[in-house]
Amino acid sequence: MGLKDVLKKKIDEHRPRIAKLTKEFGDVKLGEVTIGQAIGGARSVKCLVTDISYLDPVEGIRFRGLTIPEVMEKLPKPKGKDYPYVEGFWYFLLTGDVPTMAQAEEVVEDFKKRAQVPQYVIDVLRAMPRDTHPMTMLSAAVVAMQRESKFAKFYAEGFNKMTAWESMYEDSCDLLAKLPEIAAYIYRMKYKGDTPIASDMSLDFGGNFAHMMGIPAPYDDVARMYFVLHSDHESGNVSAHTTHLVASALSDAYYSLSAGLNGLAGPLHGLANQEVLGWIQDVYAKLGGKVPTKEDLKKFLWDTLNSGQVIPGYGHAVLRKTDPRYTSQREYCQKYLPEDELFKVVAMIYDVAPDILMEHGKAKNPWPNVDAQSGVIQWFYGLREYDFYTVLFGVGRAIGVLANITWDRALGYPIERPKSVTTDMLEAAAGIK
Ligand code: AMX
Repeated sequence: MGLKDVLKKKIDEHRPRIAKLTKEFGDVKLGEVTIGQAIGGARSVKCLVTDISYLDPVEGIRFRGLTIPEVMEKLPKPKGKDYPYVEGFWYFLLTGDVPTMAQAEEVVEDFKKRAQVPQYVIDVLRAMPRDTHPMTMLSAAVVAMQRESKFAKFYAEGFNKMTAWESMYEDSCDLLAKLPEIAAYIYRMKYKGDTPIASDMSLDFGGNFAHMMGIPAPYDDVARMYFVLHSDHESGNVSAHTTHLVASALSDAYYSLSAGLNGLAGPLHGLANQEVLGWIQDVYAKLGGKVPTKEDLKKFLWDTLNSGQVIPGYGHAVLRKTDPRYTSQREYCQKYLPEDELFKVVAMIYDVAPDILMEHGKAKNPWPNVDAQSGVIQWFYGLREYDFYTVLFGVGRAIGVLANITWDRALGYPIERPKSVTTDMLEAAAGIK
């Protein structure tokens, strides 16, 4: 059975569970909402459902029940490579089953048929001023392709709730398969003297991306690792939630992903990884262009905090421990670039920042998140244009959010519409008015 057939079976099995919960247990309470949560970004309010990933505050992310090390170990890998096929990971996120090598390779072949980027998308990119942020370019390229949407056509021709997921799935595969070329095109056009490299259809998603970026091995494995790590972080983060929200209006995958990418472009979300590297280099330059002493670094961190800035790459809205995505990349660095000066600075920040943040007493989580490590690896392999880093995050994040909106349609989730209240109402609830 191919991926779509397996997915269909899973959807048929899953639907009665949701129907039963809604029909028989719809009034069961999951929690209460406080004034603090209503004002404070709905933090910890349990009102989203996803089976693609779950974020435990202490343990970190599990994809379909597997930890990051388990995913990296169990999923099929291209021959001679250390990290799994992105295509196999897509199979895994959609179905919850670890694919066999043959199943993963079937998706690799399927993606190749979908991968060619229409010329008008290239024209759109080329028409934009070259100093446009690459996230703006990525988002624009995605929404420009909306005319390709099979879901939008399906809707226009007479919508059927039971089969709507099929065209959402088709759009998601079409879109995902094109992202490596779009991202690499933006990179080579914008930063490498307008020298795009043609796609090599003999390669998988990660391999072809590295090839089109013009960066030799092991960057293909870095790409696979990076895309898997950034794919999903349950549903409440800005990019995942935005994609889900927009898709809930029956907007197609192109509209929805483009919106999610716009959220990812914010400095408190995906843009943080660009900011982290800039900041680490600032630390490095300001402290004498060498790995600083711990004392100098501590002072620098305190100066950062005392000037009202955050320590980039530290803290998290949900996590309360070191992010396992950080750990995974740290292990990569320890293996492949242990002597790299920037990595040494990053490692030293890890030694001193948590204690300082604890003493500072504001951040609920003093531990590093994924972004504290990512840039260093990219820099090491020559990808030094750090405003591009969020694009890499965006390609990875697309895997998770597209899997989610395919399931959203499969389970017929309705349009999202939380209720708002006024400040007067909050004061009345608080008993102060
Ligand atoms: N350095 C200094 N102060 C921090 C901090 C940090 N790294 N992280 C949080 N704080 C502060 C907050 O600014 C807030 O201060 P305030 O009360 O004066 O507004 C206070 O601690 C409480 O915040 P919180 O509940 O711990 O965090 P949050 O859920 O509001 O925000 C996050 C989470 C990630 C935005 C925040 O920790 C932050 O700004 N970190 C630095 C930027 C960063 O690394 N972002 C990447 C996140 C991962 C991702 O999406 N890619």
